Amino acid sequence: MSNQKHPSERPYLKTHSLQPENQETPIQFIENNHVHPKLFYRRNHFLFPQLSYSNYFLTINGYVQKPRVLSLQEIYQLPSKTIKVLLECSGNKRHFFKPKVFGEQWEKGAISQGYWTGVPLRNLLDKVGLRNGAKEVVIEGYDFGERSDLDHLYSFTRSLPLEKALHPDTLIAYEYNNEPIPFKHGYPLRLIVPQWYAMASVKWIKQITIIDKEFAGPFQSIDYVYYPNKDDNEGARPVTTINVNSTIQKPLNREILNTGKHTIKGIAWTGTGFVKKVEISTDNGDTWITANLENQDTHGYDWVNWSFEWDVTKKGEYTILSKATDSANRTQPKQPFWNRKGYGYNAIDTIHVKIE
Ligand SMILES: Nc1nc2c(c(=O)[nH]1)N[C@H]1C(S)=C(S)[C@@H](COP(=O)(O)O)O[C@H]1N2
Ligand SMILES: [Mo]
Repeated sequence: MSNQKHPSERPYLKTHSLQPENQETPIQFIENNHVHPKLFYRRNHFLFPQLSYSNYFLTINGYVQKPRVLSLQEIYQLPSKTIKVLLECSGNKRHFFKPKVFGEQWEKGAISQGYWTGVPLRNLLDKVGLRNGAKEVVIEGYDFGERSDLDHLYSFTRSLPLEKALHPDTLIAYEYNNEPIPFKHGYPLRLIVPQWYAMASVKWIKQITIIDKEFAGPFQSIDYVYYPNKDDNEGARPVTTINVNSTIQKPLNREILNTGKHTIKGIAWTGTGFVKKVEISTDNGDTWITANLENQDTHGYDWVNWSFEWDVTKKGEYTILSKATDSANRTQPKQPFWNRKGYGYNAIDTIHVKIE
């Protein structure tokens, strides 16, 4: 196990803020495909909630036939499933937008993945019975606080349309990598929504409410909306599905290397289907070579590892690019789709190295 190393030989999270806690994964150093909780990025809107586990119950109410209150024991006894799912913050790579945007300046590490175990949300919804006309499922988190733009206190609450809520892989999860979910990642219960950016995966679930209209809480009507223009809200649309994307892990940006053989490696992922192809360029996009995909046999909820053996004989400065294409034929653009709040960055990944 690579985790047995002395702490000084292990990477750390990269801290953006502590109250609330926002730290990113040192993604260049992640070799394991189920990230250890110590290195899993942390993204919080508020201080961590205070929960009393001795009387923790999950309430499911609203537009249903029979509201229910379930204990953790009851939930643990239901049939469960385990799936490998990546979570990517929709603000991942925000730092790279030009012109720059406001918000957490995430670089390439607001992404992590591992094995999540839980009960499909649809099985819990079956227990309460949806009423005709049910439209959305609202998931409320225990954490709450003030926002700079509104006067009330708000909890972190978001909804899913019925179709996504009823998808058999949308889970009410209680384990991560076969252990109870760590507190900072949502213990005791967290929603896991594969293929959507991670704002949908609400931590510390307090209550689930079925409604017959569209939910309009600020974490979905103000934040997590693509605003294409700087000065008005025209063309606004919600942030949902993860864009096709890739990140070069090795070499490091601005690394100095010798002539000879070097492995270029990284990860690629998508929210639609699976990653079909990753192409690498070592000449700033003049020519492209197909990289080796190491674990493509996934159903596409996690990243693929890719690599390419580069034999470089000529000294000089090189711009290395990686470009992923998915099974829906979406491919990474040269320029990202600029939007005011800086979500969904997925331009072709770029690093620069010098060969001496
Ligand atoms: N209750 C609650 N759930 C939440 C959040 C939050 O602040 N509170 N942040 C969301 C966002 S924006 C992201 S990117 C992920 C981060 O999950 P992590 O901290 O486990 O990495 O959780 C999502 N779920
Ligand atoms: Mo996020």
